[in-house]
Amino acid sequence: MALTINWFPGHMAQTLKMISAELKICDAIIYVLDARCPLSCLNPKFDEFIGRKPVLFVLNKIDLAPAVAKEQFTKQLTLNTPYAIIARNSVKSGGREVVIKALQNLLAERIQIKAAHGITKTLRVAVIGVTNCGKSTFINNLTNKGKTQTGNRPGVTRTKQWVPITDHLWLLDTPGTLWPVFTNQQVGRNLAYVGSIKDEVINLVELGQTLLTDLTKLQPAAVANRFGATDFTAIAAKRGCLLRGGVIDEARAAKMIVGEFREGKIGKFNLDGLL
Ligand SMILES: Nc1nc2c(ncn2[C@@H]2O[C@H](COP(=O)(O)OP(=O)(O)OP(=O)(O)O)[C@@H](O)[C@H]2O)c(=O)[nH]1
Ligand SMILES: [Mg+2]
Repeated sequence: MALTINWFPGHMAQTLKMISAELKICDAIIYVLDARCPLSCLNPKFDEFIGRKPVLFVLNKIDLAPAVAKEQFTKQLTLNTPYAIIARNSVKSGGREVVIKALQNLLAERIQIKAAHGITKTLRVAVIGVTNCGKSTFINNLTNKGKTQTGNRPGVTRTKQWVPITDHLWLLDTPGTLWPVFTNQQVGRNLAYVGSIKDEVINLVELGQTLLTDLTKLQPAAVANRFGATDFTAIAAKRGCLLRGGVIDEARAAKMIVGEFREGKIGKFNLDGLL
């Protein structure tokens, strides 16, 4: 496969150090994963962190993923620390209590020990995950006001930020973090498909073409239904992505395919099926 991806700028290494330091005062971790490829979102650099604290996994963007995403991930995950898994659509309102309850259940013992001394424990939880998986949107969705900056490109959050959710719950927003080398390049491609890799480090035409091939492997009918073809050139022609003289405008076609996938218009895919 021609498309090779690695993206680990210096600020991500700094973020890993920052998270490690902040965890000293945290009770738990919220590990946000993109529900379209949760296994691909597991950062080996986080292994050290999740060994130290209970983890609430959030399969975010569940609105764009197959309904069985949570069940599949639950079966695939092996972890030696207390954890829970919830699915979430962070651009839809409601369900705040579910998140708070899940954290309280995970930390019930600590909360009870404090309560026995007449103290309401204040929970401090670090929210971590790859770039663009929706960490800041997830946090904002739990607050009444928009408190963190969000955007549909990787690397929006630049620094840490503590956000109050209730009088006794604080969440730490962190910048998205990847790792130095994708040993399995399909993981890198999956992260690129869902928008977690900066556009500038990817060849867009190759990205569109490999995405089309991969989606066709997973669900040929969904691709054919959307485009009336599964071949890149045929799709480009059908959609009128043409330059002067009838030459295919590959860049436009690739951008269109990637864009429609990210908006969920082609269907709901579990890209981890390609690993
Ligand atoms: N459809 C859908 N879109 C979401 C969801 N959560 C977040 N988004 C979108 O995903 C994009 C990225 O969201 P952010 O909250 O900025 O992501 P982040 O993880 O904080 O990104 P960085 O700070 O760059 O690491 C935005 O366009 C959000 O609107 C979700 O549950 N469903
Ligand atoms: Mg952010």
